Amino acid sequence: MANESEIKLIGAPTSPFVNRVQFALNLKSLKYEYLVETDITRKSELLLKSNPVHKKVPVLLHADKPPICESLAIIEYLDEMFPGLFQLLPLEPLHRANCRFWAAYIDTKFFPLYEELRQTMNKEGQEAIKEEMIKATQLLEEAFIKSSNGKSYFGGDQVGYLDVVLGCFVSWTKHVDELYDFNTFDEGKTPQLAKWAKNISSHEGLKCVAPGKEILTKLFMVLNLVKPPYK
Ligand SMILES: N[C@@H](CCC(=O)N[C@@H](CS)C(=O)NCC(=O)O)C(=O)O
Repeated sequence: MANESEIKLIGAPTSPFVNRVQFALNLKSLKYEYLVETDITRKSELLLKSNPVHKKVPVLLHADKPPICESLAIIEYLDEMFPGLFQLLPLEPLHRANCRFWAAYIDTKFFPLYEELRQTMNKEGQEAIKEEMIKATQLLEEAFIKSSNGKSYFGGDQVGYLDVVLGCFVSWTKHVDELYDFNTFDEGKTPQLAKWAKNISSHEGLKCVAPGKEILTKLFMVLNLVKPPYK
């Protein structure tokens, strides 16, 4: 087995994509050195050298191997490199493909709606995006019902790949919900996901890395993203 003591993670505490990798590392009880980018607008030489294509966090450095970029690729790498420790992706090929399908949906369709909402100033535009968000969450509710088999997590009895992939966004969705008078994981519209969101946000492996309200408020202010919600 590769030496787990030589793992380093380049990240930023407010990044959900970094939190995603931290959650996976915690589930696998893998120790790592955390190399924090304190100002993402002034990137370190190490980050620029390690992720020259996107210049984004997270980046995983493992021993003397080339850097691994992109949170989903990192999680899959960890799952393959440390297979005995808290398997995240299911082993069955069809289930694995299904997980990857929904992970791509979460990253390319679901979460970008939050960015769109923040960038939309007029009330009509915001309401249209909220409708899209409801539809997206309802699709995820259906995926959850199929994947969880009546249990607490996408992974069934224990946290799995999709719990990690979607779970890292829960503190963000809560924060945006408050700003825009919305309820992403609504008990009426998506009852199973509402329960899931409570479970996952109180999971120790995520709770200890997810940014709190204060840090998110500061970040949104720094990025000048707090636009007064148009009520
Ligand atoms: N698809 C990437 C997204 C990573 C990402 O967007 N990282 C942000 C922080 S949340 C970043 O490094 N932003 C710096 C920049 O855009 O220059 C992943 O899954 O790792």
